[in-house]
This record gives sequence, structure tokens and C-alpha cells, in this order.
Amino acid sequence: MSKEITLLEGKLNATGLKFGIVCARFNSIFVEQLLAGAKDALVRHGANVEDITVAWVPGSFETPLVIQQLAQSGKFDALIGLGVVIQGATQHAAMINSEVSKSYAQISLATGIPVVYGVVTTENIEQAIERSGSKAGNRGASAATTAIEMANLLKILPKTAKK
Ligand code: INI
Repeated sequence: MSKEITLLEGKLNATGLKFGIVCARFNSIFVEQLLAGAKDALVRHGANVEDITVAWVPGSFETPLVIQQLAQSGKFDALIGLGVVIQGATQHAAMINSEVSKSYAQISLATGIPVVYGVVTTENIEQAIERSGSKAGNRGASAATTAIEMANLLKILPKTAKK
């Protein structure tokens, strides 16, 4: 009898999956590009446009609350937060980044819904340009593929045993 390792890996197929994307309006010139990259990646991997919900909030700091509410709705397979925090623009940048990233991790652990950190943190505007669809790729698109993979992985993980 042959024995095999059990491999748990999420496929990159978004067919039938439901996604919520929460976008920060601060630095929206870049965030619009991240959103375009995320939507394009989701649809190219098989998602239906009507299965994608987009919410806008004032800044990256506000994204976790809306992501939490969407996660608790039970209507989404994965959630993505998109924002651009430019370090040079504010002394609050480091604080925003650490609060937002911690919150995303807490929400996903508390709800069991993958929350993908698609917030671009840069030292200057040039790096923001590079990461929102030019020479360093599009962080919205990579966040979308992470969301697809995690949503599919969560579906095949062994379920918690009933006590
Ligand atoms: N929000 C961002 O998304 N990016 C930034 O670079 C930024 N800066 O530089 O301040 C920013 N600030 C706003 C913040 O997210 C909140 O909206 C604000 O503090 C109100 O809570």
C-alpha cells in the first residue's frame, strides 16, 4: 500500500468566491491603482464582478473597523485592505502601520476569515509609484492572489473537532 503526504495548499481559482476590499482614500491617486490591480487579478482568476464588494474609508487607520464588520457578516471568503502610507508625509505613519497590521491579524484570527494586508508602506512618493503598478509591480494584485489562495486553503483545512 503506497503512503502519501497530505498536502494542504490553496488553489489560485477565484470562481464562486466572495471578496471584500476596503480602500483608504488618503493617497487615493495610488490606492485607485491598487484597487484596479486587485479587481483585475480577482476577475482574471475567475471571480465574478458581482462577488466583489468595495468600501472606501478616509484613511488606512479606518480600514480595520470596516474589515472587521465585513468579516463578522459571514458573507465573504476573504477580505483585503488597501492603502498607501508614506512615511515622509507624517510622523504618524509608523503608528498607523503597526496598528493596522496588528488589527488585520487579530480580525483574521478572531473570525477565521483571511484578511490580507495590501497597505503599501513607503519612505517617499517615488516608492509609492513603484509599488502601485509600475516597476515594483502592483501590491493590490499580489494582495488579491494571496486572498484567493488563503480563501481556498481555509476551505480544505481539517475542521475543528466537536467536543
Ligand atoms: N492615512 C493613510 O492611509 N496614509 C497616510 O500616509 C496617512 N498619513 O500620512 O497621515 C494617513 N493618515 C490618515 C489616517 O489613516 C486616518 O485617516 C486619520 O488619522 C484619522 O483617523
